[in-house]
Amino acid sequence: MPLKFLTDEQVEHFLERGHVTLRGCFPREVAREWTNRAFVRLGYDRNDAATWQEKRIHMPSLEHVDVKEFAPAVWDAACDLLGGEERIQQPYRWGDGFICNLGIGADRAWEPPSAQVKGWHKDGDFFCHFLDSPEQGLLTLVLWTDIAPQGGGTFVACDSVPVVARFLAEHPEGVRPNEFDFKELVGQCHDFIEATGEAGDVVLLHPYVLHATSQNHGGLARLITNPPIHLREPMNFNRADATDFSLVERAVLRGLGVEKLDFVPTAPRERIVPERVKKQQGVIDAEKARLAAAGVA
Ligand SMILES: O=C(O)CCC(=O)C(=O)O
Ligand SMILES: [Fe+2]
Repeated sequence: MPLKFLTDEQVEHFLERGHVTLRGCFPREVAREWTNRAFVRLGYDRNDAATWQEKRIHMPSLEHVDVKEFAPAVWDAACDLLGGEERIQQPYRWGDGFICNLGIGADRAWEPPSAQVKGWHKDGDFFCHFLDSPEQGLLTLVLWTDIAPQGGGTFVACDSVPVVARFLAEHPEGVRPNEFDFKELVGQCHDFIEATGEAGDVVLLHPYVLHATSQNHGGLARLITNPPIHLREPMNFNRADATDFSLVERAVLRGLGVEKLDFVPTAPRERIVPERVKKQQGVIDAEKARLAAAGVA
């Protein structure tokens, strides 16, 4: 499949280590505006860490942008990874549902990324997982603030794609989000990094990549988003022409050590409403009231 954006080096990096990092995808000034607004929504003073009561917050999304216009390089790279724009459900939008790490574990000694750290998971708390699931075509980390080492950068297990691929291939009946034994899965991984960078950077990851929240020892607020990108159809590991496999599909086949696979789910696909979303409904009104009081709404 001809690519329009990624270099051969980026392609190989994605296939071997499950991610590509794209720098400077949107202006830092825009990131600053969005994150300033987040602090108004939270009712916290950005410049006074003493007001940051909750250290871990997953905000709801109030506003959305179309990625094609907002961060065109990300759109182009996503098309390359997923096998072309016609395979992606559009519009592909990002929201302001920030995941804030305002000093998680700042009171504990720094633990580098390893299988012993708690909280490893595969994203997708809103569907039952199959090897070919279309609900989460890619995992995305959008950096809305600068993230220095030990400053809250998400931990990534770069060699987790083959591990998760084997597990899902063994479970054609599907795996519900709470049924994964992530501790056992991440125990098979050895290549760990911290996703650091600057506001405006974006990491596109294979949807199977295991990752975990890190501690934030930097004293600065860390805000990211994790928007999913949906495929129009489930992945297909049995395409007639091998050049039609997307890079995401190729990474799975490489992980399983096969050229092709006739994967057929044996149970219906299922959507799940996560507790996270149920809780967020109540938060939206409070955030809107704070924006209105600040004259920002
Ligand atoms: O906070 C982070 O660094 C990661 C968050 C995450 O992976 C999630 O909310 O699914
Ligand atoms: Fe996650």
